[in-house]
Amino acid sequence: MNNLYTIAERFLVAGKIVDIKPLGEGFINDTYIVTTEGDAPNYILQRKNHAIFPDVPKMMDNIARVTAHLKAKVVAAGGNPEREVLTVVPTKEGALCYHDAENFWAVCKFIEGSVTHDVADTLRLAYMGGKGIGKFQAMLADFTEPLHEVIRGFHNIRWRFEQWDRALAEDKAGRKASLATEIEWIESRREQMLAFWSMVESGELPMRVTHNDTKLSNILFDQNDDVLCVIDLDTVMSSTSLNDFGDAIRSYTNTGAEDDRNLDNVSMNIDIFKAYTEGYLSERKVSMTATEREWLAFSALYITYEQVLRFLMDYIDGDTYYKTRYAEHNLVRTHAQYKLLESMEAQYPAMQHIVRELLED
Ligand code: ADP
Ligand code: GN1
Ligand code: MG
Repeated sequence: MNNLYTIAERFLVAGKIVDIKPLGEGFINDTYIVTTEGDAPNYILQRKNHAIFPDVPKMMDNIARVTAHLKAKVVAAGGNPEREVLTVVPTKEGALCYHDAENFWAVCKFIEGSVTHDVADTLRLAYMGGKGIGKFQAMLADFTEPLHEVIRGFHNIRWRFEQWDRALAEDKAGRKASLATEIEWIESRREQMLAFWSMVESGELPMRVTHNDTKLSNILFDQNDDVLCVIDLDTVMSSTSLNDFGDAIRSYTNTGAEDDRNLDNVSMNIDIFKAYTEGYLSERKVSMTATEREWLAFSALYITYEQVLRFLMDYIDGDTYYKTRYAEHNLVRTHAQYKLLESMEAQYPAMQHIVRELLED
């Protein structure tokens, strides 16, 4: 691998680079902060995971077009496009990413004074996060150009079941025999989840421009916990807007960690659910269809179920997709996400009640 300095210098960075350090704990890409001398801006350098994103230039093309659209909206509203929207920095040759024979790299501007959170520990933070994603979707409502499908069938459970059935048939790591209980968790809900996705396939749930990875750490907040900017735009694609809501609920409302070994820590905090939903609906309510409104709460169960399937499938496959820190990591994640799913299922009537009340306000 090329030296990180050599790679960063391929891009149109202003100022002399004085430091490059790893940042964040993403499961997919490698992220670095590039510090420059004096008043010059700092940058984020990322090694994009080519095994997961088969066509990185197409992915960067999505990001460039979506951020250009968002910047125009922010300017029209009198905001600051440099702080409220990610700024992609091209290479010196004008490309959106750099390929060094082994890896794909991309750079964006570092947004100074920003904060990321791993835990939504206040109702206000959850409300603001919901508002941030709601606004992100609302600003993209009139983005009508087609986007590349950067990961095939990303939140399409029918496609996930094709992968799942193949993973079980191949049993690459020889782990299937020990996983009868976990496999039954997936199988027992197969029809219910397919029924939800059928509404996307039939057009009953509309396709919109969506983020698709709305966990809390993918929003930059300012020092007052107001939303600055939605980041990690690798998975921006067309899908149902409900997926963004559901994935955020999966992330924000968990009283434990995504990979908690102590399942007693894991449950869905209904107050955080309410706060996030209130923030989200403050931006989205007017533009949602009746079917979107009706299935909003269910999307949290759908995405959490999908995450159980994806962690378990990666464990069955021998841990090839997600970064893992220890041998059983994907299995621990599977159990923790399943516990969260059970907690959501138990509270589903209450979730629906909250959504209905907020929609009536
Ligand atoms: P990953 O795909 O690995 O999750 P992200 O794009 O989410 O990568 O970046 C990882 C972390 O780096 C974020 O959670 C955030 O803390 C920080 N970060 C990313 N982009 C920026 C940016 N433009 N300005 C400031 N911090 C950023
Ligand atoms: C991955 O890249 P990161 O860490 O934000 C994954 C998401 C999962 C998430 C689980 C491209 O997100 O789909 O929900 O881990 N991203 C991709 O934490 O697969
Ligand atoms: Mg991220």
